[in-house]
Amino acid sequence: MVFRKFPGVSASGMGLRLSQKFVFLLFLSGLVTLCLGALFFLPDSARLKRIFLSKTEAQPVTVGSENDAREQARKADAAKYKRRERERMKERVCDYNKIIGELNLKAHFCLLQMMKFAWDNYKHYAWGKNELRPLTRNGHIGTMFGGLRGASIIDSLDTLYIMDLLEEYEEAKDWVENNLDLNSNGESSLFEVNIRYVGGLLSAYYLTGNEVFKKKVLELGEKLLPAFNTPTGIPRGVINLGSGTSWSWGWASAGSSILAEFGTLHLEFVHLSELSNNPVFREKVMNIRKLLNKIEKPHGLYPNFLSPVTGNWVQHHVSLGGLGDSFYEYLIKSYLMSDKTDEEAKKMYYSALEAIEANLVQQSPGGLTYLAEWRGGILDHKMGHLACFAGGMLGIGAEDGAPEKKQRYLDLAGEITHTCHESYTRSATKLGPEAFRFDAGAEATATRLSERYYILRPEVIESYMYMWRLTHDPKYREWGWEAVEALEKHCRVEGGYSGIRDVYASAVSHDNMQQSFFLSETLKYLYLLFSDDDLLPLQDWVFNTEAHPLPIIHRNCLQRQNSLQKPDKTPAD
Ligand code: DMJ
Repeated sequence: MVFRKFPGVSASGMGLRLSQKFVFLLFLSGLVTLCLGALFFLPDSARLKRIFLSKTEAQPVTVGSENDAREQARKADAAKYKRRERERMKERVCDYNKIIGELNLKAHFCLLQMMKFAWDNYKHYAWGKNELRPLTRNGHIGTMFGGLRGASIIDSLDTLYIMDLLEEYEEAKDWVENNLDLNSNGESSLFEVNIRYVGGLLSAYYLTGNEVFKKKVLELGEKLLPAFNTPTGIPRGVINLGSGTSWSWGWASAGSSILAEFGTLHLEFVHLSELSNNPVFREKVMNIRKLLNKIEKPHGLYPNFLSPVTGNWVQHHVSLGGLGDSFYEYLIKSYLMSDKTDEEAKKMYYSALEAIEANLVQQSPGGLTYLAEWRGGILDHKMGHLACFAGGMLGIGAEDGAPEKKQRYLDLAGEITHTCHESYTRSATKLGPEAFRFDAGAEATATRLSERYYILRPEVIESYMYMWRLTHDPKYREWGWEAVEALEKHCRVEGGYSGIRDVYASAVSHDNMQQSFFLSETLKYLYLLFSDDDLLPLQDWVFNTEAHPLPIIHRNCLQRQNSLQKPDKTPAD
């Protein structure tokens, strides 16, 4: 080995100097690494990270527990979304004032986070079960869907898709493709399976065009048909999807069927016929319609219980809350979904509305408009949370009312929505009770302990969304934002979102249930409330009662449908 000679330095001496230099350099590079590392971990290192990792966002690093990694990924997703939203905001011509504009952006971002949080927790602790129990962090199967599973997955498909949470949507779609088993035994509610599973799969198909949803929904539709095998064709409430046997709910008087159940099939069944080219689905619901149209109605009202054997009313309880609610909703929506050609549905809706106005619409001493319940001519001055959907229903139906009634219906829609908002503002949590009353001095407050709970229901927010679309009055967004804050404050727990037992107690007690309709309805309606009107425009879509969008069947149906259907998006889009 030849070393360059330096004066006065022996070969061995040079070797020594070199190794000293090497140690010194090693020490120096260590020092530099330490300094840089320290800069990165100093509390205010974000700015430096931006300088060093500019343009390409700081990558999520998978260190520590799986939770840390998920949290990192969530933050990265959120940042990506926020950037994209900011870009969109720049392009958008704002038609609302600056504050609402900012609120819109903040709310949108927040809702995406809420959906992701609800979904991630469901996925983590309850995957494949029907619902998440967020306190005990496990899954819930329940009794409503018989042997069917994955209610939260089916209910979330369209919400994930419209929120552009595409990786999550893909997970949901894969589950449907590989795990949704329709050959199940057990007691299923015809109504619940229809609004959640049939509605969820239909809207997923219409939004994405993915054939797997079409195949599954047609298979499921066939399995529901035996429920209609009764002397009148009015279906019974419960069906075993495996055996096809069906029966009435044990709690329904005299083996009756429930108005809100057999009256809430029309939209989905018409679409099943459209998709399959098999008229049988439409025939089943048209038969229900025919009977209801023909039967005598007390004061023009539709009672909640009807015998599937005789076709007569079983008792005279009328309500726009539970047991009756979505029947009225489906009348006006059938008309709208038919591109305003279904004149029979229109007539039935507006005559029912006349009867409701004459018999159920009331004014409280404090000036609040509400919808009372009717028991054989006697009024119960109570309004259920469920009945709060009526603000939205009256709103979307106003336009096609008789010319002299249009404004009246829109006003009534606003008044009912206002009353429902009042029921929220009068509680400690700013969330509304299951039912509120207007008697014994009560004004939109629950008077019974058993009616004080809130289970993440959507109806009040649903009405805010419709009223916003119809009037663009900023108060509806402000009220929606109040609901977001209340949900975050009182219903968010470490393992997801939970209902609460008493909206009037400031120290809340959670019910340990994240209902699937929270993902399908509550969060979707909030998201739409803060979106532009061209996201699922009301001229093109109707929402089923579980908030699953179904396309309006335009006269030139095929052409229209093709223009609505976007190709299945992928996470990379
Ligand atoms: C949902 O399943 C539907 O909105 C139904 O019409 C009523 N109940 C729940 C939400 O509260």
